[in-house]
Amino acid sequence: MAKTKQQISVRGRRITVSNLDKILYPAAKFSKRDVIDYYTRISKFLLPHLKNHPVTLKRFPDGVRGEFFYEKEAPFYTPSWIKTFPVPRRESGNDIHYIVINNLPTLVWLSNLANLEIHPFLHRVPRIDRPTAMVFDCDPGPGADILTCARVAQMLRDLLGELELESFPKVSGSKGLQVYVPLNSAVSYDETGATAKALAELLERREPKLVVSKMTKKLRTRKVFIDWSQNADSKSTVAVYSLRAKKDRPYVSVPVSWDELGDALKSKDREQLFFTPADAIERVEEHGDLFAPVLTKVQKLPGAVREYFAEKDTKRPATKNALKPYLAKRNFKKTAEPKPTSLRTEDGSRFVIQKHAASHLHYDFRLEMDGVLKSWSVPKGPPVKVGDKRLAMPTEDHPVEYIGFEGIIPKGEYGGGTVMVWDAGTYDLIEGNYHNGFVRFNLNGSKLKGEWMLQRFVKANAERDKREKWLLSKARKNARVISRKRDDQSAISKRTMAQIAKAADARWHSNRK
Ligand SMILES: [Mn+2]
Repeated sequence: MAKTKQQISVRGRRITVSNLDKILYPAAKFSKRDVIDYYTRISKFLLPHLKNHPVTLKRFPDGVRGEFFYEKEAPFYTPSWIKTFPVPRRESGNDIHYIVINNLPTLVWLSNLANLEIHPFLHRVPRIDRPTAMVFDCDPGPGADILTCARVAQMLRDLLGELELESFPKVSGSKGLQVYVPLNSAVSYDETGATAKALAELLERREPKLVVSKMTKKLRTRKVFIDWSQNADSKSTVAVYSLRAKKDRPYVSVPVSWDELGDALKSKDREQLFFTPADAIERVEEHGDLFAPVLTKVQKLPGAVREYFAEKDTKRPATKNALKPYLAKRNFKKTAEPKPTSLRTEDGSRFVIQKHAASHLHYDFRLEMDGVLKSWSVPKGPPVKVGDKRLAMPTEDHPVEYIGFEGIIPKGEYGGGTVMVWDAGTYDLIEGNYHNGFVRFNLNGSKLKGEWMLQRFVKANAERDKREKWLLSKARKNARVISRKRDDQSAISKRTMAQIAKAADARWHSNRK
């Protein structure tokens, strides 16, 4: 069997990487190795833009055509050397530990998780109430394209110029482009959000045939939607120099000069505004970082905006927003909480049991083996008494990258419902062999500790259309009975199924029906 896992050393960190030859962008034959190589080569220019900005993960374990998922919480197996920052959830439950990509090893580790796109928030920790820039996301509707966006971006530039604000464009690497206004000053999301909204609406009034400021999809035909709503503490926007995973070929979100946008408009050449990873690297080597001013340029929103909000603050009783600086400070004092040690593992074999409320409630039992997650669906959940046997139906292998997923799969998609990391940790194989249909192992999880066995009792028979059946049973001695309360509690976030469903802060998307 080909070696699927290996260790590489990055700036003195040992990182376990897997499936490097796996093709993630089929049309370009762009593999996971190519992704890691790209991010390594661009890191000198990319990392300053990520420094201390928490990120939302967007992972494509099976490549751009496969299932993908969003998650905010650092996976439970995140190595301890990776910086995370705790932010209280809106609902109850543990804090969300956001990953902060402050160095090359972290970037490589995330690339290995097939985190193709990098989506930072606009704030830097610990000041999670203070955006460092204002952003306008220009998204073309049907019949419009990136050149239409370029035209609208120029209008935005001119309008911002009237307010003495300098702005910087980058292509999104998908369909449109974004205009960034560096601030790097004492400003709140209330201020940037309201300003961006007002400017988008003003431009819509001036250019009603070209610009729309409302989310409604059907209003967008032949127009550019200026999405001002990205200026919120809950929103992340694709990073400069991030790969995109929207097409079968990799494109990059690359900064462009206003002159280049003008030239593309003059020559009506769309292609000038799409950049492959190789193009992106060539550009930074030749021209340096066109987005560098976004990091350093200090600008202030117009005085009237600030006065308006200052007045509002004194008149208004304490609101939820007024608590934000307090929360930020609270986080500052708190060092990043380490995850329970039993869940941490740098190498070794991991297991996860995901409680899955789909059309039928079941527990997905998964063991990391040969670079994938061997999986069984256990309708009644793992037994705790010696002699108890539970039906375990084999389901398809899952990519190892799915191991920490907790969140929702949208309704109507394959497996639609809520997924909880019910238990997770490491396991040791005591005896047996998966291919022979018998394994006995010791689990070291937070709920389950001790020995269990998996045994095949019906072999598959393709001719008779018969599926394999296995049994999961408890071995050696009884385990602790899981109370109802613990059964409805995540091993990683301590949330209930209902809370996970309500938070909807991680989504797993399936292309299968
Ligand atoms: Mn399932």
